[in-house]
Amino acid sequence: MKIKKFSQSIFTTRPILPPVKEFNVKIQKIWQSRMLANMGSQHRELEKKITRLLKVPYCSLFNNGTVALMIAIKSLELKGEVITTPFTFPASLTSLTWNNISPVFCDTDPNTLTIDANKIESLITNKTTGILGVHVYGNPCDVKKIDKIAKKHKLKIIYDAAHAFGAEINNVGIGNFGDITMFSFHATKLFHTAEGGALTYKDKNLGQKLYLLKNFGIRNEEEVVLPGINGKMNEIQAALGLTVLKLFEKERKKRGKIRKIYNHFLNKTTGISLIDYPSNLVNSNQYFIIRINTKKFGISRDEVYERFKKYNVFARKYFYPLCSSYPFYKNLPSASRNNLPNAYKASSEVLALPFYGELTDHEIEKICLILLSFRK
Ligand code: T4K
Repeated sequence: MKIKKFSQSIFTTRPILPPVKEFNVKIQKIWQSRMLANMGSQHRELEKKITRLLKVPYCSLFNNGTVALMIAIKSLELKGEVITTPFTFPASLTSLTWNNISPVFCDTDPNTLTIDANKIESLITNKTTGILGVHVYGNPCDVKKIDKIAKKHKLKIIYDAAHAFGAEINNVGIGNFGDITMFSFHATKLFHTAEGGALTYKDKNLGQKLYLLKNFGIRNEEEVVLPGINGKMNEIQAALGLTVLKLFEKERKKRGKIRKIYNHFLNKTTGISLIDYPSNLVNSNQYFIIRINTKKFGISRDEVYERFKKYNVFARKYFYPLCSSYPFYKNLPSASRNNLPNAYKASSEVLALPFYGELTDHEIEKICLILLSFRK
């Protein structure tokens, strides 16, 4: 049977949007107050609500996740080398480079695709000051093992939880692990503020430093005490966040249902494997990822990606190419392909399928049937 292409483009993700009327009410308040930036009432309210939702002691909002990560690294005074994963979005790595830190690439775990905690220790040198792990697709890094290593070698830990908003391990918010955790609120994220981000942390003393770093280092009108930058989330972003937050849990549930439908159609398909999430995890439901084994499925991930386009389905290769292969990192000794076999394999196999609450059961079934029709 010939499957018809979708009449409209189906993207990997679509942002949830509140009713525009609801947003307008907030905007009117902002207009009345004339406070558009510099941590006004919308900002403070969102910060409070996110702290509660993420079940963390402290949270600080930022204009985007990348600046938040750059400031996290700066606040912990990391330098020299930081051990990290090549299997991530460029921002995880470039925020180190912007802090004059040399990344040391560690291979990934073959199942979770997060940094392989068993391979970290062998990469530690006298220049190492920290570990930067990424909870890829909301799958947590091995936080216990990483914590042990960091304590033993007196290293700081930063987690990039851009994909893990609302994730919990054994009912503990994922933002409680490590020294600082970064969340992204970009439009492509389940919870978003169009652009935005946050840092969560346990050490109260960090709060003032983060505040200064994101506000030009200005302590008061007469004192600038450190070389800060501008990392502040504005009132319009925060107002959008407050309205999106009301829809967050409903959207996450819808995506949970979509995940089940995908699993039902795909989990026994030769050549396709799904990401395993631990049973003690509350899933952020940020992405739905498949891995395609060319030999077993009959065609490669890249061919699947191209052929999907003919049906108006625009999947994404998150994350290809590996960060370690970028021209400005590829000559680092740790970037050698031989050191990163699992990361290279994952990067050639993964594909993010359309995953957002508005997709109907019928559309998901059709995406699966299109995919299965590619088999050889
Ligand atoms: N760390 C990690 C692990 C990350 O994944 C990211 C960001 C960061 C750090 C940095 O955080 P931020 O500084 O961004 O807060 C997207 C996002 O731009 C990026 O935020 C995200 N990760 C990454 C995984 O995905 P692209 O280049 O794939 O985005 P784009 O514009 O192609 O969008 C993907 C699809 O989403 C489009 O096909 C259509 C849909 N879309 C997109 C936008 C922007 C919409 O429907 N509406 C929209 O407004 O990077």
